[in-house]
Amino acid sequence: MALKFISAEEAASLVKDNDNVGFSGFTHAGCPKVVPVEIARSAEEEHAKGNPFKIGIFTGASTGDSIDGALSRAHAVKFRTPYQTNKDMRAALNRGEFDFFDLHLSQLAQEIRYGFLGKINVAIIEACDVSEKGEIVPTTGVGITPTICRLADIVIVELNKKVPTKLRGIHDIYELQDPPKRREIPIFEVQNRIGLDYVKVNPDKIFVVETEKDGEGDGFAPIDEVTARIGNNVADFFVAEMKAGRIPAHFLPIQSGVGNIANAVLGSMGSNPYIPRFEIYTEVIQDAVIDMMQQGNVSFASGCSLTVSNEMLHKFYDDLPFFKNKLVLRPSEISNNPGVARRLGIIALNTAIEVDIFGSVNSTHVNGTQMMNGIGGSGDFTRNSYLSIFLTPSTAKNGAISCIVPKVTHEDHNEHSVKIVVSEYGVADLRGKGPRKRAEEIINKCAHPDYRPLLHEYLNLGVKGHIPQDLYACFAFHHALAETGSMMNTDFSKYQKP
Ligand code: 0RQ
Repeated sequence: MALKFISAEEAASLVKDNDNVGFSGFTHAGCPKVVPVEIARSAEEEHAKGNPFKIGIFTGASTGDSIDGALSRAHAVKFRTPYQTNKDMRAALNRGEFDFFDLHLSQLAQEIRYGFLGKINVAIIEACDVSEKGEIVPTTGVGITPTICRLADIVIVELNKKVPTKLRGIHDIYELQDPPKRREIPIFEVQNRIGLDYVKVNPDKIFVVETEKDGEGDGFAPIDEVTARIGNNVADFFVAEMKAGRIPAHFLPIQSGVGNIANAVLGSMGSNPYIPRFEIYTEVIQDAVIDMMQQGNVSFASGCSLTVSNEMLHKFYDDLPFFKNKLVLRPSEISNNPGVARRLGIIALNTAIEVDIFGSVNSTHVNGTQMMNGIGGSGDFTRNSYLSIFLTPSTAKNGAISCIVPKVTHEDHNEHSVKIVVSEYGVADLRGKGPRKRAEEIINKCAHPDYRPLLHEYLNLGVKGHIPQDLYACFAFHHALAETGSMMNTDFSKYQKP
């Protein structure tokens, strides 16, 4: 049967008010860029006529501006899951304009299949190739594509001519069976391939929109002194762990989170002569990994997306034969699978907003109220890794905020899962330590020296019990920030117990 080619406007008209729409991709990588903008435009037209028009948005992770930005600016969002990084969407969700469901990324596909989140009406998928047999080849991000393609009534394919069709072969598409039929995932080594290099869809429900769009990725900020020191501390820690025999000589697969710090840490690992070539089993493959593959520091990378700058993407396309047997892109329920993470013995590196002196981590909410991005994949890996490491600068906002606090204002990862904390000042090793020893370790190794006396003062307020947490004073740092603009003005004497 011949494929049905339609315009972006016609495709947008297939999406109705109140629909749940699943989008391909993971971060900006692999996301549709034309049809969502048309949906936003038609939502604005409907709103101008006084008609309602809002959709539920389901994606692998965050998206490019064409989805989260365009649709939130058009007030066309009724529900969003599982993660976002867009400033307009963040502002809208913090205003309470729509419901945001912050979920571990590995779980979304199965929660959709289980029926926990309602029906997916339409799937919109960016592809570099699509055949009359219904074989869709995704572009640079996979996310929840196999599941939404199977479950949606309509599959709109954005066929992006900017992405070479010879990308086919880089994906490993595998969807899990649901309990009680689920079997083990046969990935025993990072490079194992277990599925197809395309997504199979009933061709009757496919509509194709031809596009020609560049990626929506920004470059990375230049590495500053703090970030470079965090990177070097991590690399030195790894070398010491290898010497102590706790990381094997051939190393273990690395997961690294998003952002500049994660990118800089990988760079420091690559330039450290004592760290051998290593593999990556992660969700987001960033620019540093591509460089390190070319330099021979990374032997293989498994991820869910190629979240790189456009410049790096062109470098990658130009050298596809080199990368094709060194890189695989999988659905998020496989790239982030907790069972596989534990089996492979992953070393997880993620960034915190704040860490408390007992080792709990807030990755998501500033002051416990304002959503930043979401938990993303950090929990998938942190709880199940061989070594879970959190990175943070010691302070934020020019020192007004200490990222090491008495108690986190929102808890995403607790002290039972967090093993190592690294700031630009040093490495706190929490393994095998009780609460008081953890607190001393984090204060002395990671806190900014200006904040150490205040943190020691808190620890010595005289609370008895296993965890010396003072329930009156535990948010004194945050109160001082709200009242005076700086946590440095914390005054514990205000919190005398009755
Ligand atoms: O604000 O941009 O206004 O300057 O937070 O902080 O230091 O630039 O760090 O970009 O790596 O983001 C946790 C948000 C860190 C991210 C988080 C302010 C700071 C700055 C950003 P400005 P940095 P990053 C894989 C794994 C959860 C998901 C995850 C994240 C801004 O890493 O979303 O790990 N993680 N996924 O000034 C107030 C504090 C602050 C603070 C920093 N204590 N209070 N503001 N900031 N600390 C990815 C996926 O899952 C796809």
